[in-house]
Amino acid sequence: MSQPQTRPYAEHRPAYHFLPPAGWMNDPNGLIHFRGEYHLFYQHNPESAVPRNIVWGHAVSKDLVHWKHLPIALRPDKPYDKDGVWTGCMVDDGGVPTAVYTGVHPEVQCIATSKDMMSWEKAPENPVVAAPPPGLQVTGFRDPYVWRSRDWWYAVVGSGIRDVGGTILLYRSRDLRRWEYLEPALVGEKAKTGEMWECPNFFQLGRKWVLWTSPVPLGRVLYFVGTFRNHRFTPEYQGEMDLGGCFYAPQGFRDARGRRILFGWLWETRPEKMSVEAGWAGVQSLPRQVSLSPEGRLLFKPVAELSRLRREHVNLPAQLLRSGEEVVVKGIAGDRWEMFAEIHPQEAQKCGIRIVHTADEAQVTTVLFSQANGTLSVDRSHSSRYEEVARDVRSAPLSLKDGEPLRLRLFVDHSVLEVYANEHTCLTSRIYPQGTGGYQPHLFAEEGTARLMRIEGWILDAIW
Ligand code: DQQ
Repeated sequence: MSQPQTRPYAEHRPAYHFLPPAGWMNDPNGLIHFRGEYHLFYQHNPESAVPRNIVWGHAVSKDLVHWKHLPIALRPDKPYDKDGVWTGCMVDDGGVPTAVYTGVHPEVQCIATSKDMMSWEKAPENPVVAAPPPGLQVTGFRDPYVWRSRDWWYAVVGSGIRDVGGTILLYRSRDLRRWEYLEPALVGEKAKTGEMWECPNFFQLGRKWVLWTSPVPLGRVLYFVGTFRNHRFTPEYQGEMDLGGCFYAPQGFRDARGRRILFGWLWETRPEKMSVEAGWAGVQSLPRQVSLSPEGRLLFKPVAELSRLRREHVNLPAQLLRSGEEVVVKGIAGDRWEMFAEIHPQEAQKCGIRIVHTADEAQVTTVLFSQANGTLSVDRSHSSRYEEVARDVRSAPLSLKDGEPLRLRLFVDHSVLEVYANEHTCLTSRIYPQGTGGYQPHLFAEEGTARLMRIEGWILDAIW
């Protein structure tokens, strides 16, 4: 197929987020920091921008920012995975990179190994888990996530118990080939947290354990922080990872520096026809470093290496932001930028940033903090003149403690908008304005005066 850059809607194609050369991408898979390099595999259809004939795409990076595409790693070419090589993870088995993934059909767990990270061999023992635990009526059985603890490998597999709810099944193995089912690590309630839990991740973070999953049919990512004893996980805190409505199936890994880093799939919110004409669909989020707050909630921070993309820098003096006035951040424009704003809302009931399309100011996306409602929202109702793209308002709860400023960090990359607020609240969105020209940030306050403490911005480099 021809290069997406020369196809329609080229202005929507991100330039510093990860995406394949062409075609469809969904879940990140097989993330690992191996021999000094970061490997990212992903669910991929190289032929067309639709979710069919999925293979494992593969890319490598030395810094999590600049990526090199590598040959396709896994294809559906065995009887046990002929209908799909679905999501899985990667472990280092004594120097041998080993992918643990779901083969379809039906859903079974399989492994593949490599000597050089380039060619992959599926194990003769496949499928290594040939069926769900006997006696359980499951709604799905996929997306294994594996870790090592002393002499055992453990795995969680995403599942659900019919009429009960999403479920995480816990297994262990000595050799990654023979697996023993232990018990459900956690069972949800269908009415509240969905019927099937996809793409679980389960890991220790500090003194706590973290479990996150992408429940069907919610289409969002839930996380739980708690304790893990005697094969039972007891959640103490529950949160949502990103409430922008475009972020799903994240996968995390631990790098050699001990950081827990995740990528999530940012899906399109334009019709499939537009994606097919564009020649591509799906983007990975920026790599986010995950940590724990003193209250036990997750914190998300784009990895420090992203500052390598920074070019022209803009810095605004502290100033008052009066109701009805706007501060336009001149110097930040175009399709690729990062911005940091520290704002004391003071008595202003609302404040935020309008992301205005420079060639057509009627196309505007609003990031709004409402003190009265205790919410942060991204309003896409005027983002685009295209009638057929999503135009909604997505909100996350956000209240500031006494004297705490609003700390917004925004990343704009063509059709991607990532918003981080005070490190714990994320709203990631997709916007598809008509025409080229990029965007400019306009700060505003309503119903009172806010105080701008610090405004900084950077034009960012393209990596593709
Ligand atoms: N996508 C994969 C599945 C997973 C789902 C298939 C989540 O393994 O459950 O592409 O997006």
